[in-house]
Amino acid sequence: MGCEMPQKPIVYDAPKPQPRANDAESLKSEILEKLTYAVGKDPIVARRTDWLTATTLAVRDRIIDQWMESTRDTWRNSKKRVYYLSLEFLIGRLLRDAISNMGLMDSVCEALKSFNVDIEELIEREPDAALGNGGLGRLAACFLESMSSIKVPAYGYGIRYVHGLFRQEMSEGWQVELPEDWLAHGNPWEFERRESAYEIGFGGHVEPVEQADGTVRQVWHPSEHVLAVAFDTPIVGWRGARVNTLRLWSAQPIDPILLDRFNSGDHIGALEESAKAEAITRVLYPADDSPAGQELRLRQEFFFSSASLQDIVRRHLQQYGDLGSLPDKVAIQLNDTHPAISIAEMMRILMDVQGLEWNEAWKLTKGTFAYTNHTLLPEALETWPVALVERMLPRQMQIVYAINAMVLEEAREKGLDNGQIASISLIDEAGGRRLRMGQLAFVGAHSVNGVSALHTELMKKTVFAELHKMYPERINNKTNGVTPRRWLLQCNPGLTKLIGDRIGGGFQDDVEQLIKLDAHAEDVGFQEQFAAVKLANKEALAHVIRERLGVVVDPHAMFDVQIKRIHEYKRQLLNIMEAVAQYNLIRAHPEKSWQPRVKIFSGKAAPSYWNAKLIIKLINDVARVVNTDPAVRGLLKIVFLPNYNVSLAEKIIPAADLSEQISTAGMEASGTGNMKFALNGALTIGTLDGANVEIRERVGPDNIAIFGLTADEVNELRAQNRSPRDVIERSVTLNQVIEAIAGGVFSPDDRERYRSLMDGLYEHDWFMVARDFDAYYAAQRQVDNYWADRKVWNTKVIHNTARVAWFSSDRTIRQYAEEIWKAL
Ligand code: NBG
Repeated sequence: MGCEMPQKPIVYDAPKPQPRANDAESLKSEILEKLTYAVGKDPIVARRTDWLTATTLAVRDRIIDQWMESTRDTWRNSKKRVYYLSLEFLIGRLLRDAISNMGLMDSVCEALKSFNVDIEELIEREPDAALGNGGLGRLAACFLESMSSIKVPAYGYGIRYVHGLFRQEMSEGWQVELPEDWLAHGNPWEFERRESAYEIGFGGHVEPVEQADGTVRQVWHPSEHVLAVAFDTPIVGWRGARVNTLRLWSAQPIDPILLDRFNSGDHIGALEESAKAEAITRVLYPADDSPAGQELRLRQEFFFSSASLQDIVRRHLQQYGDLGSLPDKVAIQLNDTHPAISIAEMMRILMDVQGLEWNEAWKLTKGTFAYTNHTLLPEALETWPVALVERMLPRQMQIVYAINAMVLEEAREKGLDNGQIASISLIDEAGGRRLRMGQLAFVGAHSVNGVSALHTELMKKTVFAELHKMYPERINNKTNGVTPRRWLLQCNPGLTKLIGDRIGGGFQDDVEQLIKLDAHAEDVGFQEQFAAVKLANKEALAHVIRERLGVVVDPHAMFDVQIKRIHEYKRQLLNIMEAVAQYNLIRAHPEKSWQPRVKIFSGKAAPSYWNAKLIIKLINDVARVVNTDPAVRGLLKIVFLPNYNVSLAEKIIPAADLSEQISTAGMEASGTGNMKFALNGALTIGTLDGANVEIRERVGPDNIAIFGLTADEVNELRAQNRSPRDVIERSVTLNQVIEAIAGGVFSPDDRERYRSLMDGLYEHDWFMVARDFDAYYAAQRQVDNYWADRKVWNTKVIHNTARVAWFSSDRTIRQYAEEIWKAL
């Protein structure tokens, strides 16, 4: 016998390199080394992107030291691992985040200065990784950072899209979508793990095979295979507390080229398989809050689910050698229903591959999985045609049927009637049979959570009403949060410094200490400093607006901001209609004293969402007229900043005075922008929707401007199915606005352009734009009154910053870790 290798790697005893030093001198020599030996450039000819790569690599080395430490700790102490499965991670730029969390800002800055390189310029050059659409993807990114910061051993699992969310440009005020290319210059953050590749099957058939012990196992013979290859990015927490891994899967063909076809002269056909495999991870679906009903989307979902589960099970077996401990050592969180097919795939792996019995497999699956719901919009709840799933994933569909039979049986035993049973069934029988992913995720998980208190209550009353009755313990709430590192410390250094000078730097480690600011809210000296920081941020934004749009805005005017995906339920239309009302009045009454405002909009519309694109055009049309009308005397300016992304948000949010959170009540599950604005000292104007409700509870009703119908009232009105014509006719202001827009005042080149948009308000007004208009208009005038008295205003916004620390994603993650994952 030769020398026997140990079964498990002895991870914690292995040798380690000397950790890197953090002083400017060491960084200077290392950046130079990276530039020379890793990038292969002489500093004499190096371009800014070369310096960016070199700096990233030098910073990355320091993160890796901590990464290895974190991984060893998890192995050594047999800690529970949390896996966050998400089709989206909207991480944005990483360099500032990494430098700041590692405490390297001063030394990197100094090191670069010695090469005559400006750190800010490098940071601005990093591509913005937009592997997500909106709030759901950004939440996943905040969660990853918080999991590292509060030391939860975690992996984010997702897809390494070659093209993230499209780049938005404007062509005569219309949105145009262009491909995004974040990987064009390579990605120095990631490590390709060719050894961590898994085969993913599609199609084919299932065959029962008798085992030696007489039992029968189902064997899936897929007709098609692709490889899932892992790319790892280290995610560092605050002060380097822990480094977790974001593992993104890339699809590759098993055979890169079919040589016989190539040799027979079919040069393109030889690459067909390759193209088909790579197509899976080529683009992010640009739909937000609506299902992408494409076969490719389902392939993406299964692809990343299967790869992640194979990886999880492999790692677990490697460490523990036994699957019985899965729920004790593994927690899998499904971010929305996109990875919900994981429930069936886990069952398949446990039974068909690992040989477990159904009951045991079901117990382990349920004990391991938890599901977060992010929307109640009926049109956004994912369903797939049963025929498609049967064809693409025949074995998983068999398992879904078996799960369904089991659940329906239980429902019958509990005495549910046929209507109730139809509502919990995993198969929607009405209008073509479809598999409901929400129901699948619900029954396969031990925890189902909403993302704000209101949303969670609505979940219990609407989509999951019957399932909730059957499993009353399962639904729980975890109100969203945002990381205060990126959304205060990094994006608003001026405010961070001011707060530190006033209450000490402790809030950086314990954000709840922000409450100490409350005592200074009425201190006029502090108010002036607070306002001065805001003004400086507004000047910086004014500069961006001027550069990008050629529009000059006055930093002393109120910056009134709505930035988010463009969607009818988010009601950018209501906002721009209020602007038109103001425009009319400023012209009609030049003698009155108007509070100057700059209305700032930014956001992308799903490419196939016509009304959303029309609303963008309307904003631009109104902006053109208002901004050039001398009668307005600059009292109102409107700007639409193209290509909204994380980096742009980081510039806009610190400069906002007023935060628009005006969705139709009951429709915005939570919102997270609302939290970022309040943290940075903006006043919220909003409806009682999503997390706005809880923001009001925290900041106090005097420090927020709430208006409009409640979710219950919206519900009642919709049930009545009446036209809001009477409402419109009663409101002189609203009438004038609608007439102006519908009549073509803002679209002289096409007077009919907005006719149907305005007709929609008379017909059904599903989003309650007409019905909420007067209340919104009045709330805006109340906001003007606050603004007119600077002391009043400053007191309110300081209270906002002081009182919203609870919306830190550290708090949210602590709650997930304690109450769902049992991982702290
Ligand atoms: C979005 C909701 C937001 C919420 C984020 C994060 C989807 C499906 N949902 O209100 O619309 O803040 O999720 O939870 O994108």
